[in-house]
This record gives sequence, C-alpha cells and structure tokens, in this order.
Amino acid sequence: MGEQQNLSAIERIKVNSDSLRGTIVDSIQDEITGSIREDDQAVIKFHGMYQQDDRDLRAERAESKLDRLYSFMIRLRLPGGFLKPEQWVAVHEIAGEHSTGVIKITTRQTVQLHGLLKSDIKPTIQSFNQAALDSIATCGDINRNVLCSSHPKQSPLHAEIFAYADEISKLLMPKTKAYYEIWLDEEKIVDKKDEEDPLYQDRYLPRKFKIAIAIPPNNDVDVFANDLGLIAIVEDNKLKGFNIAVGGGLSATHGNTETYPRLATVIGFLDTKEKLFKAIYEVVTIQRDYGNRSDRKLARLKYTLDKYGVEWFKKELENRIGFELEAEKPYLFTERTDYYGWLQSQDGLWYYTVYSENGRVLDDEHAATKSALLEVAKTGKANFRFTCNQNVILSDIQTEDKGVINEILERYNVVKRTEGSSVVRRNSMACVAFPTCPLALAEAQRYLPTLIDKIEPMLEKHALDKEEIIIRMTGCPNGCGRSSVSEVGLIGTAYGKYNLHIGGDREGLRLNKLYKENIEEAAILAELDALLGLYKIERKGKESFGDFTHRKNIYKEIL
Ligand code: SRM
Ligand code: SF4
Repeated sequence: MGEQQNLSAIERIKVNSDSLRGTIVDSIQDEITGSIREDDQAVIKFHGMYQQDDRDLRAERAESKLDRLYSFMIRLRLPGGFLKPEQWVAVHEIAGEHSTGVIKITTRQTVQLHGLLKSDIKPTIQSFNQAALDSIATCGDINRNVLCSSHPKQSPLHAEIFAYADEISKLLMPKTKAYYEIWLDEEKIVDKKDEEDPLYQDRYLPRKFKIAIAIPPNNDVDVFANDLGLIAIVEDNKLKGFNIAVGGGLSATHGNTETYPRLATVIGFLDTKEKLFKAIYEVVTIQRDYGNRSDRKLARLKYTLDKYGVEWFKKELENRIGFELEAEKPYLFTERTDYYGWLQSQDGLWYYTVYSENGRVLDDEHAATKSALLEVAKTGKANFRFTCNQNVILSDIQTEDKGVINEILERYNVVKRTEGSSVVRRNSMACVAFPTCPLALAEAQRYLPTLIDKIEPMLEKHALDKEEIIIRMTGCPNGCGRSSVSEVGLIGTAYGKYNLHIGGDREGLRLNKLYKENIEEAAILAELDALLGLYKIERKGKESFGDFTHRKNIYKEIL
C-alpha cells in the first residue's frame, strides 16, 4: 500500500473535484462552446456521461477551421439489465427528443444514448429521473453496472439470484450527492459529513471496476472478463452460495507488452449473503488501496493481482473480512448465447428474445425493431431485459398475452429478422467504434454486418452454417465487444485493418490468440476460408471451431 509517487493527472482531478462536482455547473452554462472543461470531462464520467465528437466530420470541420462537433453519450445504471414497459417508453421518447434516436444496448446489459448536446444533458437526466432511472457511476473509476445472467429460463432461482445485482449495485454506490444537486436541482449539502464515503473516500478507485453474476450452465455475462465474477452455485434447487473469481479484464494496448487480457481466477466459495457482501466490499477496498494510481494502463485489478500474487490477494481478503474462503465448488458452463425466439420458463411465463444486431435498436430495411418494441411496451404486457450479447428479451408475458405480442413482432418483421438471421450473425458482436468512440482505430458495429454478409456464403460452402461459431469485432484492443473471448476475434489496428485472433472457446473460458496481424478484408476472408476448410475436414467429432484451431496450435509466434 503506502503513498504512491507520480500520481496520474486523473488522481488529482478526483481529489480536487469536491465530491465529483468539479466545475460541471459552470461548464454546462458556458454557451461559447459545445464542450466542457477538460477536468470536468473526467468528472462527468462518474455521472454516467462521456464527451465525444463526430469523428466522421473531424477532418472536414478542421479544414473549415471549425471546432469539433461535440456531443455527449449517456449510459444508464440498470443492474441486471431490466426495464419495466413504461420505462422503455420513456427511454424511447427521451432518445427521440435528445439523442440520435438509436437506442444502443451495450455489452454490459444497459442502454446508451449518443449525440446529446450539452444543453440536452440536464433535461435528459431529469426525464430519466421521472422514469425512476439514473446514470450514476456507469462510467468513471468506480464500480460499474452490475451484470447478471439475463434469461429467467436459466434457473428456477433466477429471480432470487437476479436481485443480488441490484443490491450489489447499491452497496457500491458513491455517497456523494453531486448527481442530485447538479442535474436534479436538489438542495446543496450543508454538512459534508452527510456524504462522507468510507469506501471510495475522495480518490475513488484507481480505475473502473466491473462485477458480473453468472448462473451456470450459461456464461452469457462472460463472468471471467470482470474484475469480480460471481458464479451462482445451485444444488437441489437451492442457492448454496457463490464461487468468487477476481482479476478479469480484456483490454490491452497495441505495442505495450506490459498490458494483456486476463480471465478472472476463482479464489474460493462463500455460502451466505452476509459473507459474500463483506467479501465484495473488501475486494474493492483492496483494489482501492493497492491498485496502481500512476499508470492508468496498469491500474485494473488484474494487474494488482498479478503484481502481488493470487495467494497474497486471498490472504489479504481473508484478513479484511475476518473469515476464510471455502474451497471453490464445482460448476459447469456449456454455452454463452442467447435463446432467440419464444421460450417458456419454469414459472409458466413467456419470453421472446429479439435479435438486435450489435445492440442497435432502430428501424431499418430488415425490421422496424424500434417501432415494434415501443408498441409492445405500450401494451404494458412485457418487461424488457437486456443481454450481454446486446439483445432484448421481452419478458414475463402471460400465456393469454403472447398472441398480441407475437402479432406486433410479426407485423414489424422482428420475428423474421430474429428467427431468419443466420447462426453466425446472431452469435456475432461488435463494439460501437466509429463515429463516436474517441479511441476507435477501425470500424466495428458499422462494418461487422457487411463482413458477416461475406462470411455467411463461405460457411454454407463448407456446410458449416449451423455451427454456433462466435465472431466478435472491436475497433481497438480495449475489448468492449469482448473480442478476446471469442472463437474469431477481429481487433482493429488502423482504419480497415484488424488483427485476426483465433482459438478462444465457446464458453468464454479461454482467451483467443493472435493468428494474423494487421490484415484487410480480403485477407481476413481468405484466412477464414482456409481455416474453415481445414476445420471441416479435420475436426474431431463435435469439436468447436475455437477448440479445433486451438488444438492445431497455429498461432502467430510472438517474439
Ligand atoms: Fe468499453 C472505453 C464502449 C464494454 C473495455 N468503452 C469505452 C468508451 C467509453 C470510450 C472512451 O473511453 O471514451 C466507449 C464508448 C463508445 C461509444 O461511443 O459508445 C466504450 N464499452 C463500450 C460499450 C458501449 C461497447 C458496446 O458496443 O456495447 C460497452 C458499454 C458497457 C456498459 O454498459 O458499461 C463497453 N468496455 C466494455 C467491455 C466489455 C465488458 O465489460 O464486458 C470492456 C472489456 C472488459 C474490461 O473492462 O476489461 C471494455 N472500454 C474498455 C476499456 C479498456 C479498459 C482497460 O482496462 O484499460 C476502455 C478504455 C478506457 O477505459 O480507458 C473503454
Ligand atoms: Fe471504442 Fe475500442 Fe471500446 Fe470499440 S473497443 S468501443 S473502439 S474503446
């Protein structure tokens, strides 16, 4: 622990931010520019927003000596990814009034709106608040949206386990009232003691912190990609407790060998909720106290864990919680995909999983998904659940209401799009990337659909079109579309160029590895064609594509 030297600039901003107030109020009122002050750009993240600009227009505007076209992205806090129908209607209306209109379902089960002007932020947050929604702590160096396996079919105990996501989110919320003061015009805190924060103090965490709860056998949340992963252990239809896994994270930086993706390590099991919550809290305090505050590239829990060692971490945790972890319990993950179409759960209620390509809910030439979901929401007969594969589950539908919902989905072509899309498309995932992501090196969600158009006939040619191959693309190596835990991972290196990774497994238990570097579309297709041809001939039994390429051990040698 101890004082760290050479603190990063963000550390100073956090400590001087007056409990995350910064000078946001002044920044927002400044009508001369569409941007906010530099320090406030860091502070506003803790309120769930990012300042962005339209990268498609950057060069053109620079040539015309115009400032960048600034806008803001806002991300909701939705533990477990759940909305009531009236809340979906609110999100739809707010998206139309203040943003680009596209509702983006993220890989962490929540909703983002893009393109808000500075003057739109406050009305947007106020409208969200009226719908009992907030964006607190969805970005920034703090615990983020807590994930939970989405589909109630996964277990008769789904509701019980699902409730943990909300409770964990509340346990780790910051104590500052800045959000309410700035955006919701609540009275200013007089006594600063009212917002003292023993967990985050004034420096918050060294970096973002992510938690997910998985309910085996489906690892739909990619539990090992999180700083803290909880695996529900169910025996004889009873929740026995959770295995806890620490130190997952997928980001790396091209050319920086000190950075790497890492899957979380299971360190033990806890049986009661009380013990679990204590352990969750103290995992966060260890990272607060020991995480790297000088180099943000090395600040996630995975690096803290590798620096001090798993055994040290476990002992430190046991010291802080005052009891020992039990040995991990056996569990088995066999899948990671969504259950498209209609399904009935053990409780007799119905669920329809709607395919929304890369999480973009909009009306397009394939289906009027956005209109359909609005009409469904207005019936009040379905809840909305979001999956970590960026899809929407219309949920908790009574048998007598199924027909009405189905008719709407049919009428807007949603059924055709969902059930008629190829297996590879439905299993694919891409991050946002251009035009809003400032870190994008290459396209992702705007490009992957057309690449899939070209991969589909190739799979048909090899009679592999029914194979559940998982392809994921990200516009840079940060891994927002979790490309490093896929069978085929495409990671942007420059505009139109990608590193091709292969050999990940289907369940999210093994990272993929680099196969070809910096290649364009023609080479990507040629490489995949060759690999698929080989797979067709040489696969053993039902071996998955990822397992096959891993067995062949044909990765690029990294010197
Ligand atoms: Fe992410 C940063 C989008 C899930 C790792 N991510 C960003 C930013 C905010 C860019 C920025 O810092 O300015 C992107 C905004 C793009 C835009 O215009 O919307 C962005 N990340 C996303 C989303 C929307 C991708 C999507 O298409 O769904 C996901 C939102 C999740 C959410 O609702 O909270 C998203 N990001 C992830 C994931 C996947 C996950 O958590 O399961 C990862 C990899 C797992 C991990 O954290 O290791 C991920 N995002 C990052 C990183 C690398 C962090 C690191 O450890 O270095 C960054 C860059 C950063 O933080 O500096 C980043
Ligand atoms: Fe942006 Fe990179 Fe994340 Fe894609 S992976 S959204 S390009 S930061």
